[in-house]
Amino acid sequence: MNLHFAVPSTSCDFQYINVTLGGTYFCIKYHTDAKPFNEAMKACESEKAKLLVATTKNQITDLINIWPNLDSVAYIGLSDADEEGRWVSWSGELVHPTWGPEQPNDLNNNEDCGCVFQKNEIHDINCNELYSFICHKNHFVPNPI
Ligand SMILES: [Ca+2]
Ligand SMILES: [Ca+2]
Repeated sequence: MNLHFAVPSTSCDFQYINVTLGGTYFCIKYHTDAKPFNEAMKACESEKAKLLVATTKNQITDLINIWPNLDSVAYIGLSDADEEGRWVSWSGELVHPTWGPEQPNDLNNNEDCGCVFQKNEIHDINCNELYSFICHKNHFVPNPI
């Protein structure tokens, strides 16, 4: 297990772990209870978190080092549901993920959600399918004494 802990002055909320993905600090939690994309979003929000927005190969590589047993599909916070081909994060910010080969392919005109696919690529996938997912929240910085 290759855990990347952040500087000691920061910590994460309960059940969230402090990691670096592609050189940036994240507090993340892996949910193995599979849900459709919208329900996954709600589950993160119920923990005052959001789906993880990962867009680079380095981030995905670091993620798999942390969780080698990640499911073959895990939702992350990317979507082109509002406008086909225009990929945005949950905050509406335009993103340019490092897609896996021939992705995004919008298979059957019905793949509008982003995922980590087979532990090494970013794919678009059907938002109604039930998959595990990864939540993200900001670091909790303790109040100065
Ligand atoms: Ca699509
Ligand atoms: Ca696809």
